[in-house]
Amino acid sequence: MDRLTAIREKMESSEPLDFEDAKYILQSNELLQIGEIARSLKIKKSGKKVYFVFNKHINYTNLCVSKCKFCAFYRNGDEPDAYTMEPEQIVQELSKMPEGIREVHIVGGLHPTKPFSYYIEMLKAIKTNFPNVNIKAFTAVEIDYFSKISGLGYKEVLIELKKAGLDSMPGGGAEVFSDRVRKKLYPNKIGQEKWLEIHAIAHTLGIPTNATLLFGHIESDEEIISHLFKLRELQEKYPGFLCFIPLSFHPENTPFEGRIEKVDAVRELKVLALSRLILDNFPHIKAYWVMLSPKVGQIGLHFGADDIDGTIGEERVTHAAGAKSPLGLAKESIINLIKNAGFVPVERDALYNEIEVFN
Ligand code: V47
Repeated sequence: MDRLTAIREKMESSEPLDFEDAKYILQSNELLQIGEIARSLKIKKSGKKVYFVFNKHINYTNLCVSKCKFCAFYRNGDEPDAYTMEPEQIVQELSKMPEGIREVHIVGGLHPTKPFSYYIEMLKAIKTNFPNVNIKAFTAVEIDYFSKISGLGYKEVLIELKKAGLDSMPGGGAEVFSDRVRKKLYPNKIGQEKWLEIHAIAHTLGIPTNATLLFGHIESDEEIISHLFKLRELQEKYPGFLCFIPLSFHPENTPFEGRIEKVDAVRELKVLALSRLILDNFPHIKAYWVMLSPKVGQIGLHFGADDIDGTIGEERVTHAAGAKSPLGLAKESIINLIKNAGFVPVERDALYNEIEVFN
């Protein structure tokens, strides 16, 4: 039996893939067969449905003390384009959105001087003005930083944020769970132990979260695979992950511009398919159109993804690093992308409750 047939049989009998299976997938050129196995698992989990959310991204500041080498978004504070949004400005920004917005996705830099109360006030202001909007905010990296600036433990920080209106957490800041890569690219940022610990605590407090992987820089295949297995293990012990999002590195405006080429679509699709197959205990896999482009994102739906994120409004992190995708997409465009790929668009809320099925 050839290796892919064996992998397919494992998938059909719900047997987990092992490290060597994963390596075979990443290094194989049998792209369509790999996609088909991942797609079969997607169909088993969510049928023909592909989810999207009417959402808006808010990046509240680009000041950041972490200064990660892969990031084109951060500023030190004295540049003309450095900015920080006050809670009232965020409320004003959200007021411009049409009716029906379900989720606000909030992440920002690690601000050098704002106190913990700034983040609490931000959540309260949004919740008071938009009680029906789910607040998906702050990565584990921010939670660790809030713990440092407030003197509170991770659990206490999360409890305070939840009381102020936090509903769920995005999956950013995971990068790749490798101490080797961390030392080189983001030495000032939390590593895998703390990232995983914070998500485990969030899950035990009833705060659902997402997870990401940043790939296409200096990581090895083995580091990608071990990242995925660590997430699978955490979900096994402390369930609460809703969705996994692989993020391909955009080198423009970073020290890697001209030295690292952005990964190609074949690699993006293989990582997407591999994620679906290894993370068989994750309900959803996202083909994040901002990173992939709407076109590759659409193809990603045939490689195991059952979610394409949302309208987004105005994304700044990837666009600072040269993303050529639009700043936002209209709901109709997202519906058409999904329909034209042969799937059924389902508008969801942040927790994957179905709002409307577009048959
Ligand atoms: O953590 C930073 C990545 C992430 C670059 O949870 C870069 O639903 C590519 O986590 N090239 C933030 N990537 C985005 C994120 C996210 C996005 C969409 C949905 C969700 C979700 C989460 O962006 C960072 C980092 O890994 N990033 N710089 C860059 N130059």
